[in-house]
Parts: sequence; C-alpha cells; structure tokens
Amino acid sequence: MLAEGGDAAGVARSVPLTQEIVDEAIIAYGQNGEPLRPAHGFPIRLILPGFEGNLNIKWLRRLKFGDQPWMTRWETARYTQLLANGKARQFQLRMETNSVITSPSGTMEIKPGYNRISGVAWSGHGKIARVEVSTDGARTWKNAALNEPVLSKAQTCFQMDWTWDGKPTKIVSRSTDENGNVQPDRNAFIASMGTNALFHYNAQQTWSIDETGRVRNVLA
Ligand SMILES: Nc1nc2c(c(=O)[nH]1)N[C@H]1C(S)=C(S)[C@@H](COP(=O)(O)O)O[C@H]1N2
Ligand SMILES: [Mo]
Repeated sequence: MLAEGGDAAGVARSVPLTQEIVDEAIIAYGQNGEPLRPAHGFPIRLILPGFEGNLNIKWLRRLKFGDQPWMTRWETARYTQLLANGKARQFQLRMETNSVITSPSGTMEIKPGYNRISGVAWSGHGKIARVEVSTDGARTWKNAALNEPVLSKAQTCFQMDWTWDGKPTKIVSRSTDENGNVQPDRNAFIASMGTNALFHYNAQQTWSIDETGRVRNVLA
C-alpha cells in the first residue's frame, strides 16, 4: 500500500499490507475530541500503530495498492539503511523498543538526596513489559515502576525512587517489550545496525552526573 501526502514535501511511503496493518491502521480525522490540527495532517492522516513517525502520512491525498514497493525517495534515500556489512536494509518500518530517562536528563542540575527518576518507554512490537534503570553506569539494574495504563504500541511512563549520594555517576534505562525485545546498548546497536541508522537509533541513553549535580549526555 502506498500512502501519499498532499503537501509540498511530497512524502509518500509504501508498506506491506499485512494483517496487522489491515486490522490496526487508522485514517484519522480527529484527535482528543477535536478535528485534526493543521500541523498534524488536517483533514485526514494515516496512522499505522507501531510504525515509525514518517509512515504516518499527514494531509493524506491518496492510497494506492500494488504488488511491490514503490521505491519513493522517502523509502530509498531515507528509510533504507546501509548496514555495517555493506548491505542495504530495505526498509526500516517498525518503531523499535526504546526508552529514555527524562528526569534527571541533559542540562538539568540535581542536588544530593532524594531524586525521583522518571522517563518514557515505547515499542512498536507491543506492550512494554519492563523498564530497568541503572544508577551506577549499567553495572547493576533495578526494575522501575510502570504507570498505568500500559498499552500496546504506546508510550509508557516509568519511575524509580533514587537517593543520590553526591558522587559522580551515570544513569541509564533499558526497556523490554512483551515480545522479549530488549533495548540494546550503544555498542550492540552499532554492531548490528552500523553507524548509518541515525533515524532509527534506539540504543540506551546514558546521562552522566558530575560532582556539582550537572547532568550531561554521554555515549555510555
Ligand atoms: N504528508 C506528510 N506526512 C508526514 C510528514 C510530512 O512532512 N508530510 N512528516 C512525517 C514525519 S517524518 C513524522 S515524524 C510525522 C510527524 O507527525 P506529527 O507532526 O503529528 O508529530 O509525520 C510524518 N508524516
Ligand atoms: Mo520524522
């Protein structure tokens, strides 16, 4: 199925018409009890739950059906990835298992003592089953609490109590979905996806905290 947007960006993407898409795809004309807002695709947009943002074509003007991908610019120049082994992977469609600690996070400053860690996890494969948090640079992990509702292919908030002893450390989260997909660390991500998969990066996000309480983005 090819979905075309009516805007000047010429965004058009094809997806295999699987049973999942037949069952779950939405042509949305409203959101939160009001018509779609112009910026989000008024009057109608396609929503494919579990698929990357780019496939949710806004200002939808046409759906076409055929027996092969259309190889639009958006799926060749963009959502095809050159892997580490030199082969191109066509196409990256699914939103992979992901999470990020949003508090404390980069540019924040914290004080020693009680700090609640909170963040968001999501997976295009289903529900989030578990989010683990490490406050010692990925040496040891504890399960975070998940906020209800935990819905399939939707964002799930998590939180964990933490008392910071004032010593420099690194904090990081790692999500697992109901199908057993575990969010990779950066090295594992690069080993399988190479360094060309920026659009699809789902590796663990580490924040370092220095002795003054300043939080910064670090590679691991
Ligand atoms: N027609 C059209 N659809 C589009 C786009 C666009 O530029 N034109 N951008 C895509 C991308 S890259 C993303 S991430 C999402 C963003 O949707 P949002 O603005 O509702 O967050 O819309 C997608 N659909
Ligand atoms: Mo995007």
